[in-house]
Amino acid sequence: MQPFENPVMVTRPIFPDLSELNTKLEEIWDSKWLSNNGRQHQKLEESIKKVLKVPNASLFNNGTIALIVAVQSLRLSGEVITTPFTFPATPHVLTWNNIKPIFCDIDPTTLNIDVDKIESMITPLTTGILPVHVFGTPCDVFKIQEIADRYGLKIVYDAAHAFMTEIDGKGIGNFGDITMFSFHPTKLFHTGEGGALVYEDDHFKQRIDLLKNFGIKSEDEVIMPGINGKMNEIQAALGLIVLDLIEEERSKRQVILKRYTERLSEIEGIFFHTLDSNIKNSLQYFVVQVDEKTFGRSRDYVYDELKKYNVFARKYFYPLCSDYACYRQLPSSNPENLPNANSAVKKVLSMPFYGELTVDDVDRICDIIQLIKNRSL
Ligand code: T4K
Repeated sequence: MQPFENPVMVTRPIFPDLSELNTKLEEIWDSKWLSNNGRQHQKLEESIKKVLKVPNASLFNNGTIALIVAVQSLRLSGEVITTPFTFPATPHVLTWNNIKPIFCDIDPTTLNIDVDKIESMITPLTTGILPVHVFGTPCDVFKIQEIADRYGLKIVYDAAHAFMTEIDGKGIGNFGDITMFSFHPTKLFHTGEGGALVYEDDHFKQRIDLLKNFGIKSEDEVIMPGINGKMNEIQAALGLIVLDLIEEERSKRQVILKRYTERLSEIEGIFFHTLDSNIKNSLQYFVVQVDEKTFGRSRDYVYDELKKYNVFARKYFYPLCSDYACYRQLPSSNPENLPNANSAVKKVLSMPFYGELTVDDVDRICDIIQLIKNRSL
């Protein structure tokens, strides 16, 4: 089998028609306004609330700064329980807030924090839980809320992967105290770089918007040590255009998803999680687990072989955060505490997944995987 002529990456951002962006840029140039809550920003904030079906939103220059501000605004301290199976940003925002991340094991199927193990990680220093809706699969939000209520803990969700995920028609941003979305180019919806916090409680709006603007209340008063988390007008304008293309992109991804699931369910040793019918898929990632015993080859072997065919899948999230030099020494990082995470990290592979892929491309990728398996027989 021939390799792909051009590299097939794990994702490709939506690139709108350049002329549309130019029109928006002219609007911005005429306004002589580039940042600090301009018109594009205001419009995008309103649109985001509608798309995500949430009452309140604050836009940010990226998801990581948004998450740092979420943790600050809830005044979390001491210890916060999170998952080791995530992007570095998740535990790092705790460290930037002088909080100790406590790693809890994950569910081997959903790859989300294991709700049955959260309680055993709670100590008198615990102030919150920071779960991640990994690859857009919703966490068990009801059980997490129950635990948080019982112990008086706050919940910040990292929904970097879960743009437009819904549970029973309810936007995923309506659970917990504050939810963060990332608008990085690798995400379904993007603003070049960017992010948002969404929350039900109207009272958060003032505090969050102050925190993302240096804590400046007026020309005469700075009332808290804020940061610069503002999204600028060019990011917001790009976002407004990309937002109009989301449904078309989602339809294309739906076709790709269907093909992957049809083809890969036929290959022994390749597993993927299927969402329940009451969950709306964010369609940001398509992820498989390679079971070495039944597939005959390891995930790493598949990853390396795919590369030879010009297919660049990704080992999200390898290594585990609990294995980073800065977190390895934490008692909760002990692999005995994290058996499922340590097992999943060796199996998971994010497959190329974006609207520009064709069904033929997916067929070829699946043929390569089948070929790799046949070689091991
Ligand atoms: N929490 C979670 C759970 C997250 O996954 C993330 C970010 C965050 C928090 C933080 O949110 P932000 O602060 O980023 O808003 C990428 C992204 O940089 C990162 O945003 C994302 N998660 C993570 C899962 O993926 P890398 O290091 O894998 O990116 P990179 O540059 O290797 O790009 C991946 C592929 O995407 C490339 O192989 C090709 C394609 N690509 C990428 C870019 C940037 C393009 O085709 N065009 C592009 O412009 O981290």
